[in-house]
Amino acid sequence: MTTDRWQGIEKVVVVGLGITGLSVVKHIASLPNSKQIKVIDTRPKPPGSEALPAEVELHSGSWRLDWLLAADLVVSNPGIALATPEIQQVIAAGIPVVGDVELFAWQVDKPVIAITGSNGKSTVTDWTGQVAKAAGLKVGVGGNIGVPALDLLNQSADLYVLELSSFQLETTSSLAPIAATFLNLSEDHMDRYEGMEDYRQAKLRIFDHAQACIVNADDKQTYPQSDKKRVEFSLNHRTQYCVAEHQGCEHLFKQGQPLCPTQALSLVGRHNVANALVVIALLSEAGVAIEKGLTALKSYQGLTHRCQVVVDNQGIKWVNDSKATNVASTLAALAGLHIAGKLYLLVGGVGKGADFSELEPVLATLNLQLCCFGQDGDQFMSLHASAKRFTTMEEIIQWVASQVTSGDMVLLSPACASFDQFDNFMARGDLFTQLANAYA
Ligand code: T26
Repeated sequence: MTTDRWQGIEKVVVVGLGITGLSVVKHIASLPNSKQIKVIDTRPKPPGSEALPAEVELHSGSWRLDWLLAADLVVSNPGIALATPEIQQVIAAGIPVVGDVELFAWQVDKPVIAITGSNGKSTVTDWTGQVAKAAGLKVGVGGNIGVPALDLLNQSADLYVLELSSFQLETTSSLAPIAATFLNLSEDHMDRYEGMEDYRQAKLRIFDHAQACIVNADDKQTYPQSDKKRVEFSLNHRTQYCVAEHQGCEHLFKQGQPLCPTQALSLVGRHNVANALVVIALLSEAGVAIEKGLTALKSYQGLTHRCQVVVDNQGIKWVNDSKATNVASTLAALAGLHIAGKLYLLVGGVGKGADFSELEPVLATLNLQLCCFGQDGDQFMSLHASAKRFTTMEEIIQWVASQVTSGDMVLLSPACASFDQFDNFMARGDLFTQLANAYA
C-alpha cells in the first residue's frame, strides 16, 4: 500500500499507549506530511508515557470524547475493546477506527506471512522466522510477540512474519498476506467476546485478502467460508502438509514428498508436529525454498515461557509454561508429559470467563498435587482431590520445595492470564524461574 491512505488525515488520536501505542506515535511522526497526534490512555499511569515525544499531548486516567470526535483517524490498541461506548461513538460519527497492524498494512511493500489461532501462534511465528532466516532471507518477526509490527518497518527485510491476535485482526482490514494461517480454535477471551462464533469470526479476518489460506484439517472451525485458495495441514488426514510413514518411520510431508522424520524435531508433543507442518506450509506457500531451512526446522528449541525446563536438579524438573493463558494450552502441556514421580501443577490467575471443567478428566489420570493461586484460583479447587489453595506463587514454591523428591516435576501452566498479580505472562514466568533457581 502507499502513503496516500493518509490523504486528508491531519488529526490522529492514538488510544492506548504501551509499546504498541509508542510504535504508532513514532510511525505517524515519521510520515512525510506532519500530523497532529494526541494520545488517550484510560489507565492512570499508562506504561510508556516517559518515552512519549514532548510535542505529543497525552490524556490519561479517563476518556476525552472531545479529542476523539475531532479526529480524522483513531488508532485503537488491542487492549481496548471496540465495543467500548466511547469507541462506538467514534464509529457512529463516521470516523475511521484502525489498529497498528492496519497502519502496517498501508505501508508494507514486502511479502507478509500472518499467523493466528488460540494456541501455538508465537511458536509458529518464531519458528517460521528462524527457518526463513536459515533459508537465506532477511526477516522481520513480530506483531503480537516481541517487536510491534510498525517497528519492524524501520529495518529492511525481504519478508515479514507476524503473529496476530484476534483483537489486532478486529481493527485490520487491508492486510494482504502472501500466506496466512488460523492454527486452531479453542475457548479464550470470553470476557471480550459474545461467544465462540464472535471470537472465531475475528480470527477468520486473517484470510480476507490472503493469497493462501492455511487451515487445520483437524479443526474445521479454522476454515473460511469462501472460494479462497485453501491449503490444509493435518496430523490425521492425507493432505498437502501432513505426516505419513516413509522408510519405516513417520515423516513430515509436503505435497506428497517426505521432508524429514518427525523424530528429528527437537520440540516434543503432537501439537509441535502440527506446528512444524504449518511452518513448512507457510514458507512453501510464500515461495521460500524450505530445503535450505530444514536443519533450522529440526533444531528449533522453542520459546522462553513455553514448556521451558528452567531447572533440572536432583531429579526434579521445574518447567515454566507461563505462556499457557487458556485451558487448551495447559491441556497441550499435560498431554506431552512423562513424569516418574508426582506432578506439582500451578494454576490460576485471571480466568477470563473460561470453563475449566475440561481439565478434570485429564488431571484424574495424573499423580498430581494441584496448587491453585491468584484471583480465580478457587475455580480450580473442585477439579482434583489434591487441590490446595495459595495466594501467591511465592507461597506455592516455598511449600512445594519442602515436598518434592527425585522424579517429581513442578509445572507452571496456569490456564489463566496474569494481570491480577503481574504485568504479563513473561513477568510471571520470570518470577517462577527466579524462585525455581532459588529453591531447587
Ligand atoms: O500476559 C498475560 O498474562 C495474559 C495475556 C491473554 O490472556 O491473552 N493478554 C491479553 O488479553 C491482551 C493483552 C489483549 C494486551 C490485548 C492487549 C495491553 C497490551 N496487551 C494491555 C492492556 C494494552 C493496553 C491495555 C489496557 C488499556 S489501553 C487503554 S486506553 N486503557 C486500558 C492476555 O486500560
